[in-house]
Amino acid sequence: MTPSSFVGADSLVEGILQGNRRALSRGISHVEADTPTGRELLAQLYPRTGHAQVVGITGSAGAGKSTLVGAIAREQRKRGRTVGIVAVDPSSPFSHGAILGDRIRMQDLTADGGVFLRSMASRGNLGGLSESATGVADLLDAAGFDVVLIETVGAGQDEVEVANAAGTTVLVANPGGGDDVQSMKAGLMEVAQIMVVNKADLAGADTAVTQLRGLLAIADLGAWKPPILKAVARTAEGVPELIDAIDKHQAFIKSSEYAEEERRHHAERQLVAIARAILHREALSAARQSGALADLVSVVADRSRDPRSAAEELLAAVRREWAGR
Ligand SMILES: Nc1nc2c(ncn2[C@@H]2O[C@H](COP(=O)(O)OP(=O)(O)OP(=O)(O)O)[C@@H](O)[C@H]2O)c(=O)[nH]1
Ligand SMILES: [Mg+2]
Repeated sequence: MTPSSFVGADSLVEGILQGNRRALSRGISHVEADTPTGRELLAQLYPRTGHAQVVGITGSAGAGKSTLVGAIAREQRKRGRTVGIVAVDPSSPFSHGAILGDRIRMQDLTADGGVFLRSMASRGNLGGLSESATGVADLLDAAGFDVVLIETVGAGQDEVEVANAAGTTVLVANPGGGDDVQSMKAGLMEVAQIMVVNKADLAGADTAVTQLRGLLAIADLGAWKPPILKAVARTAEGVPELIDAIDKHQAFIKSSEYAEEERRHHAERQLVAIARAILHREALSAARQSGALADLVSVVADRSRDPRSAAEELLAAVRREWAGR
C-alpha cells in the first residue's frame, strides 16, 4: 500500500490510539516509507507507548524464529493477550522462500482479530530497517497490543540494533549448531536476555545448552542472569515456559532492582544506534553525491591507494559536502 498523503497525522493518531486496524496499517506504511507523516506519528505516539511487552526474537536464518513467533502468539492468545507481530524479511533468496512459508504457517493467526501481523521488506538500506522496525513496534504498542513480537535475523549490526530496541530479546539457537553457537557475536549474546535452543527434538540440544552456558559464564552481564531454555517450536513444546521467562524478565525491568542507570543505558544504546544509522546513511549519500566514493573505489580496487587513507579522504569529501549545504 502506498501511503496516502490525504490523511493527516492527527486523524491517524486518533485511529491508532483507538486500535483501528486501517489507521494502523496506514500509519505503518508511513513509518516504513519514512514520510513526514510517519515521523509526525512517531513523535506524537511515542509518549503513549511503553505499555506493551516488546519482545525481539533473533537468531540465525532458519533457526525457527517464525515458527516460534507463531507458537508464542498462539500461547499468548490462550492467555488472553493481544499480539502485534513485526517480521523483518532480510530479502535473501533463502529467506524469501521462508517468508512465504511464514505466511502459510500464520494463516490461523491473521484470521484472529486479536493478532496483527506485518511483514517488512529490507529496503537494501543499512540502518533504515532497524529504525522502521522499531517505529512499527512503537505504533503497535501505542495501538494497545499487549505483546509486540519483532522477528529479525541476527546476522548483522542492524539486527542487533533492533534487538536493542526491544524490552526483552530472545536469542534462538539450534542443536548441532556448535560452531554457530561459538561464532555467535558477543554483541548479540549481550543484548539477549533469554536463550532458547529450538528444535530440541533433534539430537544435541543438551550440548548446545551447555555451550551457551559456557559462553554466558564469560559474558559481561548485569543483575539479570539469562535463562537457557529448550523448545520445539513446531509442537509448541517449551513455549509456555518461554513466555513465563519473558514475563519474569519484563517484571525484572520494571522493578527497582533494574536500576535507573540501566534504563538510561538502554535508552542511550537505542539513541546512539538510531543516530549511527542516520549518520551512516547521510554520510554515504554525501560521499556518493560528491563523486569521491566512485573515484576512491577505483584507486583502492587497482591497489594504487590504500583503503585506510582513501577512507580518510572519503570522510573529508563528506565533510566538505556537508559544509557546503
Ligand atoms: N525439527 C524441528 N524443525 C523446526 C522447529 N521449528 C522450526 N523448524 C523448521 O525449521 C525451518 C525454518 O523455520 P522458520 O520458522 O522459517 O525459521 P526462521 O528462523 O524464521 O527462518 P528465516 O526467517 O528464514 O531466518 C522450517 O522448516 C521449520 O519447520 C522445531 O522445533 N523442530
Ligand atoms: Mg522467519
